[in-house]
Amino acid sequence: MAAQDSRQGALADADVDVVVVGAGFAGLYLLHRLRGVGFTTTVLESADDVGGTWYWNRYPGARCDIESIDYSYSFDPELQSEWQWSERYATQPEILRYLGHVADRYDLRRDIRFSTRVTSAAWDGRAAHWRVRTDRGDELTCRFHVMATGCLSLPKTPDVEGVDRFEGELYYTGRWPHAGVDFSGKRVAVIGTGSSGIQSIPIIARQAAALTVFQRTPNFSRPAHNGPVSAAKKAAFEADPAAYREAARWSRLGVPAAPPSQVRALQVSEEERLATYEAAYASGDLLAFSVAYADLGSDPAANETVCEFLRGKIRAIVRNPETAEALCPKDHFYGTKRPCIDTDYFETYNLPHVRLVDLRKDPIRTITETGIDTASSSFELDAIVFATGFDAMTGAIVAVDIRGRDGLALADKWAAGPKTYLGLMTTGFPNFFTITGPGSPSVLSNMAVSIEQHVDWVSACLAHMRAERLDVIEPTPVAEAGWVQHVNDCAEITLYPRAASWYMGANVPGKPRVFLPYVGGVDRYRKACDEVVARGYLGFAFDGPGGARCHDGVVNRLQLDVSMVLELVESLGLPPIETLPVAEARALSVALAADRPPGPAVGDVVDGSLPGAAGPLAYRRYRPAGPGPHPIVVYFHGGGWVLGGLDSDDPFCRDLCVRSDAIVVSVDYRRAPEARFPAAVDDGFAAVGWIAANAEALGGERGRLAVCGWSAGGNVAAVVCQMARDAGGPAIAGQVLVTPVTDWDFSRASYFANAEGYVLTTSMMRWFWDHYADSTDRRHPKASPLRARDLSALPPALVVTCEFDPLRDEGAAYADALAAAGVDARHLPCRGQIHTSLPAVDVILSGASARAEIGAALRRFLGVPAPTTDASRTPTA
Ligand code: N01
Repeated sequence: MAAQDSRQGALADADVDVVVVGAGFAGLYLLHRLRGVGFTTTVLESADDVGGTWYWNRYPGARCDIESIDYSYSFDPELQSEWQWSERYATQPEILRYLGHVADRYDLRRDIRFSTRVTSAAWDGRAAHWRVRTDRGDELTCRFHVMATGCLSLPKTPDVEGVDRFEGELYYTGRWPHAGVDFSGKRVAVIGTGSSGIQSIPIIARQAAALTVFQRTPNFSRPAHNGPVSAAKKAAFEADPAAYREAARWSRLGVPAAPPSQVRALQVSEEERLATYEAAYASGDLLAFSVAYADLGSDPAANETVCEFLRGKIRAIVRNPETAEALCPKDHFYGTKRPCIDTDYFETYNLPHVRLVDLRKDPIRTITETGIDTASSSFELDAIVFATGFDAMTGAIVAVDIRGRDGLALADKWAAGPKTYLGLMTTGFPNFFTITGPGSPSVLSNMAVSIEQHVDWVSACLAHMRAERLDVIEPTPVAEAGWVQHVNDCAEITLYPRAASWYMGANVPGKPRVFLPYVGGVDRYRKACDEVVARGYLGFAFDGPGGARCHDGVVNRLQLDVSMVLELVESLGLPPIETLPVAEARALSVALAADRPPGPAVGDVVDGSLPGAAGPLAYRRYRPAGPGPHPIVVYFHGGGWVLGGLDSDDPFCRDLCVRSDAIVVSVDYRRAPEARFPAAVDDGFAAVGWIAANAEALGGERGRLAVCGWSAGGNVAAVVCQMARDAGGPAIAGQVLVTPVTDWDFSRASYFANAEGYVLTTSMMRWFWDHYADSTDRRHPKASPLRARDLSALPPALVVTCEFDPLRDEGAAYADALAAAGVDARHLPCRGQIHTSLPAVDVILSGASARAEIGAALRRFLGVPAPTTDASRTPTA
């Protein structure tokens, strides 16, 4: 930790305050900004001029695919107004001119050492500075070392056999000759059909005598519709540039846009969906599909509708059906590998001198002196172009021998995948920053916006340290572990990890498969960075003459989808339930449930009636699709004994049915205040008795019955188990209590920590109890099962609790008490979840693993074999 460094040398010993590696978009702005706040800075750049990625990627057709107005700096209104982009998507030369203009305008070159490659950097803990060495033999010391090396700057080493033997011309899109290349009259091969291949292939085809494209994986692409900047775009920007930029900073992807849709793709008619896709296709906007429907990034079936739409476009353009089919991506979901926008890409395959070789069917055997041999053919070539991509996000960073505290090598620390706090810093490497590092939105966003945000954050941090007389900063292990977990959690609920993409490190042999960027969005990420600062640099340890200080902790502890739901709920501005008359509260909860996903399909669903404790009760029976007879789960819905019914928990019951492969019978027990304590539990007990006795009539198997309930329904399930034990039956094989009410006691910590802001509030819980039971009754074990004198001999239990739930601690207490009484009880705490997470099937996707565990527990209780496939996931396309 920072505090462990015993600094002896004077800080003035360092040659400069900051060394920045890289003079691209990030390095240039960082230099400008650091100068502005008074830090001496040297930028080291391996190229002989500024530009970074735009310096190196000079291949034909290279241009940006975020509109240039958006893909430019926003920090200086004058710079914005004096530079006019000539095209919607500027070419590489124009972008390079722009960066050159920025370098000149702010006189940046005088602090940049060109043609200088950093080879190593080592932290000297005693002097509290970094010692940086270069390939020109320079050695310079600095207090802060910043890698602004870009996410896609280290080209992948060609991994094609025989490449050294080729006697013709070899080119790499990421290292294109400055003089340009004339392919006229030549037989050319392009290997690779990612963004670089897709941009360059149509242009190379215009020159070459013959072009052969060697494609391993087809990619999704669609027309960019490039041209002059549209009048509408210009007007939107020029009306209020500051507001326009602010909207970009607080957008999901770093470009001002309407908020992402809340509508699910399969919720609308096919006609409406296709109209949306046609509009997205016609827009030429790279991000148009990403925001078209809420679930395209997470639901395989929804995403497949986009895939098929785009495949249809390819089939309509490419005349040769076999070539068209080979160009149709089928091994990954749309967006899970970086999609492209193009100019005449698919049309190029209609040219007579252009040929596609599908390497999946006809792999490259070797490159020879004169061309390429595949398994079935030989291609004589004059030139080969490698458009084979980059060692993304981490490659350029670990290519430098970076040693942190105690000589720890960054390459070793990241051997199993990068670990960072906010993508900005990494534990063990004090005063070392990465701009748009792994674990930040970076490549999933408009890079210009993300770069500016990181540069501003780092500059402000350094200024803060100077003001507070702090020399050393380093993230804590707790904060870093929390962020790494959050980044992984976020990716896990998307389709991204299913593709063999460079986002996953899958394009580089031997690279660990870890999702590298942060998928939570530019807006949420910026909020997290701001929150870290506002909370006294949460998760960072500082040291220096100003004292050692650390406010340790984890930012963004809620699951991503839970945050999104909470934001949505907040935006609705609903009245607190407990301020409403009961009828209105019920109507509101029904209305809120109207548009949610329906849950999985089951074999069949039948409504019926059974005798309760004081009259008939409705029930709903869900039967699995497979052949029976099945065991039975009796389910009790949530709603604080006041709200809820058969419909409220319908998706959850379907999910339980599929996951447990059991019949689920949901019981509509009487609700308060019409029927107060103990009506609900008496009905629950009567229902279980009747269902046990009528198992066969329900299509189930006699003697194999478990109970399950959520919230107040968990209370009913727990109490029913105690009543059945005391009454000598019916036999209950197990109980699953999901965030149950187990005790009337508002003094537990979770009632304070999670009192409000997480849907179920402490005051709502009081309102529920007030409607349900008198204060004397609340102590009764039939109301507060935790208070039962004897908890032994109860059915095996799974008790599920959620971290941000007022009921968390009483659930945990019940699990502990059951275990202490000798019951086979397991407690499943759910990290980052709220009270309502688990029944929110297909809404809170991060709850799926807990739902899977619930299904597994029910199967175990009921003796149902484990499923052969994960029921929660549709197979990958
Ligand atoms: O690289 P890529 P890129 N044999 O990794 C194939 C940004 N960018 O330079 O998918 C045969 O996407 C590889 O096949 P597979 C943008 O973020 C932006 O094109 O691994 N083929 C793939 O087809 C982009 O995503 C712009 O099976 C081999 C291709 O080579 C990122 O940079 C323009 C192979 C590599 O595609 C990288 O794009 C350009 C082998 N041995 C780039 N090895 C803009 O428009 C790899 N491939 C702003």
